[in-house]
Amino acid sequence: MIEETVISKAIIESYIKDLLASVESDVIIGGAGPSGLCAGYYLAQKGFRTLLFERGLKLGGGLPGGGIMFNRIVVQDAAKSMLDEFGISYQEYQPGYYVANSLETTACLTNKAIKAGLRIYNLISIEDVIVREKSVNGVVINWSSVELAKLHIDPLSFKSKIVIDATGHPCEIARIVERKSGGKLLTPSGKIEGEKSMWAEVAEQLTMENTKEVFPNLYVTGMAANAVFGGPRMGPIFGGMLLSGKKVAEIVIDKL
Ligand code: 48F
Repeated sequence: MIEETVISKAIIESYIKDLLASVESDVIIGGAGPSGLCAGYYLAQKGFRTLLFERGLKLGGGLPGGGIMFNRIVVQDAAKSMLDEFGISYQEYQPGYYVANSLETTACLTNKAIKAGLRIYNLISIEDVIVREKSVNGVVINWSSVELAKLHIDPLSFKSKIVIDATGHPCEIARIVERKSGGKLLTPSGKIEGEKSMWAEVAEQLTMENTKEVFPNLYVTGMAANAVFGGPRMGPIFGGMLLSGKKVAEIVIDKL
């Protein structure tokens, strides 16, 4: 016999228990693209209480779409060992260029991150940050459906020691902080420098350099790092995203 109300209770109890345990944590990541998932994996693996809020229903951000919906991505030599670490299959297309299935890559990153202990909440958007003594101290969240329907419903706040902006091209968390701090980011102009046009090689290199703190206790990774610090875009080559997620985790682990 299957009782519908037992199914409801099981789902509600399990989710609420998990959510309650997440109200205070070490690190909150915004965005479940490749950089956010990698950052979450390495942080959770080291035992840090890490959670990730993702606006969308599905995970992976720009990853599953590959290049113009051809569900393949390219990864360069520098990040090949990460494909091995996450158990992602690939083929060498030309020396130094590895091609992988973007759906398998998304699945492997997600699986490893969750198994390592990363708590992922999809369908939730970060709409603001908590600020204490001029440093970021957590995030303010609401259901993405509330945001999309433009309903006037107050949010909830989740505290953490560190926040990582992995929201990709729009760099949404850094943008909120820029707006509300009067433009006092740790960038040359104090403001968001803005993403530049395609230059894959330079973009991949700069993504690594730009992966850093942008406001006290707020770090940027992935395409958000290039958007904030003025690097170019790179299209469907993903080594920089994976390596940037790993780098931000290492920086944050050192700080904590
Ligand atoms: O865009 P996205 O995949 O970010 P990424 O990790 O990777 C970029 C690449 O996909 C690609 C590229 C590199 O080759 O140029 O574009 O830097 O994933 C960002 C995720 O953040 C979510 C969004 O739905 C997406 O899944 N997101 C954005 N804003 C918010 C958010 C927000 N305010 N709250 C929660 N999630």
